[in-house]
Amino acid sequence: MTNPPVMPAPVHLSASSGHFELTAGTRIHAPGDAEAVARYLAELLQPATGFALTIDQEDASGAISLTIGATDLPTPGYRLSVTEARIELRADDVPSLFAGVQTLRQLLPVAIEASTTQDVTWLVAGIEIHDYPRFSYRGAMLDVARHFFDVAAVKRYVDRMALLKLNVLHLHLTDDQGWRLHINSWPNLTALGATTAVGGGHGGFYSKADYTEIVDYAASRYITVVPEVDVPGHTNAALVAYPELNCDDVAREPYAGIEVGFSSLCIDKEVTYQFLDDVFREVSELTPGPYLHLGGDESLATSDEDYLAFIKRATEIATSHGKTLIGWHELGRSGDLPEGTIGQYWSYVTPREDADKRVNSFIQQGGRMIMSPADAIYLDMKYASDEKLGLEWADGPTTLSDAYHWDPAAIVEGITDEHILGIEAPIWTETIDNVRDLEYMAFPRIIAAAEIAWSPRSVHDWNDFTRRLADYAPRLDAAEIAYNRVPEMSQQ
Ligand code: TNX
Repeated sequence: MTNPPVMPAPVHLSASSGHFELTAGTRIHAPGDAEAVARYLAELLQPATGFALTIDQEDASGAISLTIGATDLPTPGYRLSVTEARIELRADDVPSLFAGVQTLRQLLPVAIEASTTQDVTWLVAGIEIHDYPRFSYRGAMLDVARHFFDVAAVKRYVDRMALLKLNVLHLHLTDDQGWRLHINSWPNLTALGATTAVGGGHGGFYSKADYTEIVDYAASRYITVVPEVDVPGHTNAALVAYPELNCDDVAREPYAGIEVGFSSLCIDKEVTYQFLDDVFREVSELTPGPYLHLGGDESLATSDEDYLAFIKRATEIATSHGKTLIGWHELGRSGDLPEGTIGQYWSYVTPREDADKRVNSFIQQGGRMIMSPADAIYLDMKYASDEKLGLEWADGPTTLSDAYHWDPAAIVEGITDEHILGIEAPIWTETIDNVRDLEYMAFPRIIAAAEIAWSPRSVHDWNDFTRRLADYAPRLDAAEIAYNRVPEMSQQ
C-alpha cells in the first residue's frame, strides 16, 4: 500500500490497519483553546459531507479528539493517530493543531475539497503521523501593487496557503505602479496613487477596513500578515500623489510599465521623514503581527551615500512604531541597522554580486534571514520559455524541479538553519492580473516551496514528491485550484 499524498511531507508517517469512517454522527471533542480549530474543521468538512458535526468541550467520548498538550516533539508540532475507533490529534500549540488539521484533511477522500455535497463514504485509512516544521516563517508574498487583487482574491490565496501549512502572507502594498493601502494622513496616496496598474488597468486599493478584513481572515488561519511599504525606490505612485516628496517639487506621471529602479523619495527633505513616520505609524497600527517590511530593493536612482543616510533614518522611524523590520537583502549595505533586522534574500541559489556579503551583514547585526532565491522560488518566473505568463530574468524559466531542488542552508557559506528564520515564495504580478493566472503560476511550484519550508531535508525526495503530486492533482481539481498541470503530475 502506498502512503497517502500529504503535502508538505510530514516528518514521520506510518500506515496502520483499519479505517475510520466519518459520519453525520461523528462528534469532535475539543477542550479549551482547541475549540476554535475544531470549529474550523467542522466548517471545512461541512460543504462536501453535508454533515454539521457536533463539537463538545467537555464530553471526551467524541470520536475525533483535538487537544493542546505536550507532544514531546522537538519544536511545536503535532501527533495524529487514526484507528478504526478514533482520530486523535494532539499539538503543542494552537497553530500546530491547525497544521495537523491540514494533514487530516489530506487523508480524507479528495472529494472533501468540493464545495457541494458529494455522495462518498468518508473513510480515513489508519495511520500514525508525527510532524513539526523545519522553519517557523513559511511565507508567500503577493504583489498587489503591479496589479491589484481585491479582498476576496487575497482570502482565496490565504486559504490555498493554509492548506500547505504556510503561515506568513507578505503583502507588497506599494510600488511604482500603485499605492494600495489607504493612509488617513496622506489621502492622495490612494486618491491619486492607486488609479492605475501595469498595462494601464484600473488599479484599486484597500480601505483600512478591507485591510483589517484580510488581517483577521489570515489570523483565523494562523497566518501573519507582513505589510511592505517599499522605500526609498519603487515609490513612483507616492511621487505622483505628493509633489513635495520629489526633490524638484514636481509630481511624477503615473507609471504603467514594468521597469524598476527609476524612482526615489527625496532623501534630503524633512517632509520625506514626516511621510515615513505617518505611513509607518498607520500601517503598524493596523498590523497585529510583529513585522514591518520596508523594501529597500533596487534603489538604483538613489546614490550610495543617500541610500545609507536614508536607511538609517527610515529604520529608526519604523522601529519607533514597535515593529521588527524586514528588508530586501540590499538593506544589508547598511551597517547601522536596528538590532535583529531581518533580511530577505532574493539573489540566486548561487549568490551573485555581493548578495552573500549582505546576508552576513544581517547576521552580524543580530538578524536572521528569509530565503527567497529568485531562480528557485519566484513564482512569477515562467515555467517554460514558450509560456504566455511570467518573466524570465532569473536565469530563464523556473521548472517544478528547480523549485524543489535547493536547500536554504546551502546558499550562503556558513548560513545554516539557525540563521534562517524561514523561506518565502514571492509572486510578483507584472504579468498576472486575475486569480486563475495567479493560481496557475503558484501551483504546483508553491507546493515545492512549502515542502522546503516545512519538511526536514531527510524526507526531501524528488521521485517521492512527484509521485505524491501526481496523486494529489485530483485534490487540486476538487478544490478548483487553477494549477498548471506540469508533466510530472501526469506520471503514474
Ligand atoms: C525584482 S527581487 C523585484 C521586483 C520585480 C520582480 C519581478 C525584488 C526585491 N524586486 O520589483 O517585480 O523582480 O520578478
